[in-house]
Amino acid sequence: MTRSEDRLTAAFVAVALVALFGGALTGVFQALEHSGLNVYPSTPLVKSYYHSLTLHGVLNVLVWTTFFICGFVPFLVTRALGRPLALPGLAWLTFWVMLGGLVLAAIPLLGNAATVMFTFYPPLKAHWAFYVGLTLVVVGTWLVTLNLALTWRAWRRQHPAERTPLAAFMGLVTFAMWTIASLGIAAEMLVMLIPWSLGLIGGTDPLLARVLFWFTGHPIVYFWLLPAYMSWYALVPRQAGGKLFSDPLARTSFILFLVLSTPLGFHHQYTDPGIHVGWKLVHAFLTFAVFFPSLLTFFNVVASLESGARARGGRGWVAWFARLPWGDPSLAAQVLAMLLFTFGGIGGLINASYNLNLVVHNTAWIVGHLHLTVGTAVTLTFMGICYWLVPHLAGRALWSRRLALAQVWTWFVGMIVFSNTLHRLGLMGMPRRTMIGAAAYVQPEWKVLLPLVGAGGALLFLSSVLFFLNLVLTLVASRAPAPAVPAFSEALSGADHAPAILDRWRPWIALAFVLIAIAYGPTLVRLALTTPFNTPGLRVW
Ligand code: HAS
Ligand code: CU
Repeated sequence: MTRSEDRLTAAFVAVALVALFGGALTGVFQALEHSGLNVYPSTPLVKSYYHSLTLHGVLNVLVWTTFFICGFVPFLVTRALGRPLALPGLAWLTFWVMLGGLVLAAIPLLGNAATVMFTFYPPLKAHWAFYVGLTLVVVGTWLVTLNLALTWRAWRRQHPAERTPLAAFMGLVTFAMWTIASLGIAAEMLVMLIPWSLGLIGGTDPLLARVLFWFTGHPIVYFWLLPAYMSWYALVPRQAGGKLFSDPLARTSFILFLVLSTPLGFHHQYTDPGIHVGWKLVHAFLTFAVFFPSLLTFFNVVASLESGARARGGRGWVAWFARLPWGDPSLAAQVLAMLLFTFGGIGGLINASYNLNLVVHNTAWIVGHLHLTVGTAVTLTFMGICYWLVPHLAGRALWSRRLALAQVWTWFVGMIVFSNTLHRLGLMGMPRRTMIGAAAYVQPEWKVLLPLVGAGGALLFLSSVLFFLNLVLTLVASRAPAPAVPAFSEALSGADHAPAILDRWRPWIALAFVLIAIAYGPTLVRLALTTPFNTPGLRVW
C-alpha cells in the first residue's frame, strides 16, 4: 500500500470524525432538552431543537457514516487485493466532489435554511444548495464503486482462477448494493427536489417523494452496516485470537444483502396512504427475508469469537466469552457493539411486523432502535476500527489504551440507559422528533423516565469526548510508533469451499433488479403516471 492511498483514507476519515463531533454535540443538546434543560436559547449557532435535530441526523447518519465508509472500504479492498486503486486520480477527484458537496449542503444546514431532518420529506422545503450538495456526495459514492470495480477487474485479469479475497468481495458487494439502492434518492433529487427548490417546477408530491426516499433509505442502513460486518468477519476473528468459522457462509450472507436489501422500503411507510396494502405486505415478508443474512452473521461471528476465546483457554458453554481479549479496545468496542446490535435486531423485527409497527411508528421507540443499530453496531464498531486505523494513518501508537477502554464501556453503558429509556417511552406513546419540553401533553409516567434520556445522552457525550481526546493526543502527543494493522483472519472453512457462483456478479445483480421491479414496479409506475406535482412547499421553522 502506497502512502498516497493512506492519505486518501486519512482525508475521508478526518471529515467523518469532524462530522461525528458535530453530531455528538447536537445530540447531547437534544437529550438534555428531553430531560428538561432547554439549552437552545444559549447556543447561538444552533437555533432550535429542530435545527439541532437536523444537524445531528445529517452529520451522524449521512456524513460520518458515508465518509468513513468511503475511506475504510477502499483501504481494506486494496489491501486484500494487494494492489492500489485502479485510478488514483479519480479517487482524489471523488474526495473533492464529496467534500465540495458537503460544504455546499452545510451552508444552508448551518444557516437554518435546511431544517428538514435527515429524511428531508417534502413539503418541507430546504434551500436548493442542501439538495444539490447531498446529491454530489451520492455521485461521489458512485465514483468509489467505479474505482473499486476497475481495481477488481485488473486483479481478476491477473488471477483468473482464484476466489476474490473475502474482504475485497465484501467491499465490492457493499458498494454494488449501495449503487443500486441509491437510484431512488437520485431520482427523488433530480426529478423532484432540485427542480422544485430551484423554482423550475411549482410543486411537489409528498407520497412519491417518500417512496423514492425509502427506496434508498432502507438499504442505506445496510450500506452503513456492511462495512462493520466486513470488520467483524475479516479482522475481528484474528483480533480475538481465533479464526473465521466459515468464509462461504460469510459470502452467502453478503450476496443475500446484495439481492434483498432494497425491495422492502415500504416497511417505513406502513401508515402512508396511497400504497396498496398488498404491496406493503410483500415488503414486510421481504424484510423478514433480509433478517436472515444477519442471523447467519450472528452465528458465524459468535462461532469465530468462540474459536478465539477457546484458543485462549476459554471453557464452558458461555463462560468462554470472558476469555476474549477484553483489554484490546478495538476488539472490546466491536464485541460490545455486537451485543447491543442483538437487541437492535430484535427491535427491527418488531418494527417490521405489520401490526406491531402501528404501536411503535413515529414514537421514541424508533429512536431507541436506530441508536442501537447505526448509533452502536455501526458507530461503536467504527470507533473500534479507529483505534487501529488512526494510529496507522498517523504513524503513532494510540495515546492510551486504558482511556480507550473507558470510552468503549462508557458508550455501552450510556447507550443501554439511553436506548432502553427511549424504547420504553415509545411504548408509552411518546412521539419522536418532538421538542418534548414544549409539548402540552407530556404524561406523568413519561416524566419519571425523561431524566434518564438526559443521563444516557450525557454519558454518550462523555464517551465521545474521551474518544476525540484520545485521537487528538495520538496525533500531537504520542511518540511510540504505530503497531501493525490487524491482519486478515484465516478461516476454518475457507474460500475454496465456497461455490464458484458466489464469485459471479451478473446473476446476483440481475436478481436484485428483478426483485426490485416486482416489489416497486407497479406502485412506482402508478404513482409516476398519476401524481401531479402540485403541493406547495412549507417552511415551518
Ligand atoms: Fe432499522 C427504522 C427494521 C436493522 C437503522 N432503522 C430504522 C431507522 C433507522 C434504522 C435509522 O421494519 C429510522 C428511520 C427513520 O428515521 O424513520 N431494521 C429493521 C430490521 C433490521 C433493521 C428488520 N436498522 C437496522 C440497521 C440499521 C437500522 C442495521 C442501521 C445501521 N428499522 C426497521 C423498520 C423501521 C426501521 C421496520 C421503520 C420503523 C418505523 O415505523 O418508522 C434488521 O436488519 C436487523 C437484523 C439484525 C439482527 C441482529 C444480528 C446480530 C449480530 C451480532 C452478533 C452478536 C455477537 C455478540 C457476536 C438479526 C450480527 C455475542 C452475543 C451473544 C448473545 C453471545
Ligand atoms: Cu428499514
